[in-house]
Amino acid sequence: MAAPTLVIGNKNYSSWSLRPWLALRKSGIAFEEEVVWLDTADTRARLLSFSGSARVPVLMVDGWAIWDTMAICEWAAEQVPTLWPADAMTRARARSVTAEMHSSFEALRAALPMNIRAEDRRLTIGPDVQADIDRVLEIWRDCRGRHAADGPWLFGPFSIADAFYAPVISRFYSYGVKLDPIATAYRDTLFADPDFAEWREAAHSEAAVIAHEEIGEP
Ligand SMILES: N[C@@H](CCC(=O)N[C@@H](CS)C(=O)NCC(=O)O)C(=O)O
Repeated sequence: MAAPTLVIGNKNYSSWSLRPWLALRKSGIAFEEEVVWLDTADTRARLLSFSGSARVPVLMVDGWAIWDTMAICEWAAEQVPTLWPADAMTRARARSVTAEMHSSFEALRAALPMNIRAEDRRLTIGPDVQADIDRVLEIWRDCRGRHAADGPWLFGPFSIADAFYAPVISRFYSYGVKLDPIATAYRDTLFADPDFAEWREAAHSEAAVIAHEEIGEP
């Protein structure tokens, strides 16, 4: 098998691209990356050249497209099972919080779009967004409370669950969301991680700006 290619969007904005990129990095699977710049005249045509979903991320493996973050991460976990916790019940719970991230938090995602370059952009947080924030913080407290002795990530060692929450950590930082001590320590774990640091640095180096950059009171 030739090295797969992960097709991603702008590192500054594409929260869905960050997730499988981080999981693949942690898996040790060698991969190439190809960026499709979002919000340009030919974005849709370029996305469609990889997958009929017209979305990134897409993982190209031996000419086959695997699209959607969850499917890409599960493909990686089939090669490298340590991307999920070893214990069956812990693994089921890791899948639960991952699936909740994948299918929920619409208010949070809409109001606080990932924008890695943004710092301390204070917004007026409505009750539906606050409810999503509270639920995320509850998940982190619960996971870290149970697994603090096993390692610094949600389930101790890094897992796909952490890849799924990484963009949320970045959003909370960009929009000055108040964190409890457990969330602060979890954020510090991500920010000290060399792979995430590399993504973040690349996001800062990108010149492209898209429409939602304007969201957020200075
Ligand atoms: N459910 C998809 C969501 C992917 C998604 O919405 N990706 C956005 C970028 S973060 C996208 O490709 N948008 C297309 C566009 O902006 O034209 C997944 O989990 O991968």
